[in-house]
Formats: sequence, structure tokens, C-alpha cells
Amino acid sequence: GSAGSDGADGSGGGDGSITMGFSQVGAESGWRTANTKSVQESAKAAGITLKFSDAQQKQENQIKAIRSFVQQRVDVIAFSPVVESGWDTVLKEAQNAKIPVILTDRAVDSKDTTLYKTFLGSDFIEEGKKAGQWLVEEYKDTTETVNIVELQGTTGSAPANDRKAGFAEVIGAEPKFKIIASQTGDFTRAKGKEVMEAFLKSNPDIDVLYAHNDDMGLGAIEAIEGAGKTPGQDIKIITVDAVKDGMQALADGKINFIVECSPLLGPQLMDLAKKVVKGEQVPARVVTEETTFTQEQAKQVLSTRQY
Ligand code: GZL
Repeated sequence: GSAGSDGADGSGGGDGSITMGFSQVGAESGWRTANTKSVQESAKAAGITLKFSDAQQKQENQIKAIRSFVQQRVDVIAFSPVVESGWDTVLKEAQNAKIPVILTDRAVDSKDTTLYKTFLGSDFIEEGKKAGQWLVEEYKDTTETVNIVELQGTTGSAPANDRKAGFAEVIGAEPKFKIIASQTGDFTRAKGKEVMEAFLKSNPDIDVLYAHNDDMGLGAIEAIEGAGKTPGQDIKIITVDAVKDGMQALADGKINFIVECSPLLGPQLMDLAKKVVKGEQVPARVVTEETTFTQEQAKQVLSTRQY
């Protein structure tokens, strides 16, 4: 390309091509796998060169990746912060290098919102509320106590904090709902199973499990069946995500309700990146479209699900 076309000034390659540095949380769940696929396929479709890094759920790996994107002088940086806190220093380095940053999927708690151009992702508080609203409806005719155990997502992550808060806000209005145990399963099947086994040992009469994602719910199902109980009946289960394996369990009656959290953020991310690199205004917040599923609805849509 012509002189200065190497994007050194962050204006995008002379031939108009954009290079994006993307730091992904890891590969901890079906949701994450689908999200990675969406980002990679959308970059290709948009003609954006993608430098992709998998942090294996470690914040220090994401910080290293962002630093390396700055050194490589990419045109735009996008990432899904594994936890909410501890980003200001590295985001200031990107800002000083005049490289715009886009948050996708999860948020950061930085007070300085000029550190990123926009946050594209779900409203996790809303997701927690939807889960609570289903439970309130499901038990509206019950007068005795409803014992709930909760498998939280990754400690310190926005989805874990907000799904917990939204759920607690809705069920907190009714004293019959009791969260008798709540612990992180780190969004994985293995940990979800392990923690549910512990819950079952120390709590003989669990009525409901609220798991912050399908994968922990699926692990918990193995633990519940291992304890000789019937998931979806002896213990009702609510999860979040609506990935294929979760929707299959819902259709099979092992899960009772799923709140969708769409991982298909790729196309919107690439549109936002093009605008941001051109210096165009973008909304500070772009909320993902998503819904909820009952067992009946899962049976109807299962064959059409993309992830
Ligand atoms: C939510 C995303 C969460 C999913 C989990 O947007 O950050 O991380 O709910 C994934 O499945 O691990």
C-alpha cells in the first residue's frame, strides 16, 4: 500500500483493511465456544484481520494479550473481561496509544468510561430477574418454604455478580424463597457437578437449583442423578444461556426453564469496530436481543438452534 499505509497511526491499513486484536476469556463453556466461532466467522465475513488470544480464564493473560495488541499497533482492540475489576492500567495504555477498545459480552467496573468506546453484551441483571420471575410464577400457589441452591458463575465476573443480584431482587420479595447454599462453579460442567454433589450431601431437601449457565446445570444434573434423584422433578432447575446441550436437557424435562444469553455477538462487533476505527460515533451500550424458553418451547425450536 501507499506510505503510512501500515496503520501505524491506527487509521487502519492503507488498503482500508482493519486489524482487530481480540482477547477471549477462554473455552470454559458451550456458550464461549459459540461466541468464539461467531467472532472468528464474522471477522472473516467483514474482511477484518483478527488476532485472537484465549486467556484460559486468567486475567493476567488478557492483560498480556492487550499489551501485545498495543505493541503490534492493531487498529482496534475488543475483549470479554473475565472479571469486572483491574483493567484501568492496561486500558489507559491502549488509550495513550490511541487504539480504541470495545467491550464485548462482559463489562468492567472502571469509573473512567472513556477507556472504551462501547459495551456490546447482554443485560445480566435482566437475565437474573427473568429466572426469578419464572420461579415466583412456578411456586405462586406454594405456602411452605422453597429451598434454593445456586451455582454462581466465575467469581468477580459481571454475569455472576449481576445474575445473582437480579435473581435475588425478584425472589427477595417473597420470604418463602430461601437460598440455602450459593457457591461458584466457575461456569464449567466439572465444577458444577462437584459443587452440586457437595450441596446434595449437606442439604437433604433441595427444591430448586439456579445455575448461572447451562454447563454448570448439566454438571449438576449428573450429580442429582448420581444421588438417585430426578432432575426437573425432585429438584427443579433454572439455567442461563440456551446452548444446544442445555436446550436438549430442557426438551427432555431435566431442566425446567432457560433464560437465553446469546453468544452471537460477532456481526454487531464487526460493524461497531468499523465505525470506531473511522472515528464515527457509536452508542455507549448495545444490549443483546434474547428471550427465554420453557420445556414446550425447547421442543419446538431445538432443531433450529445455531449453537
Ligand atoms: C455470558 C458469558 C458467560 C456465559 C457462560 O455473556 O460471559 O460466560 O453465560 C460463559 O456460559 O462461560
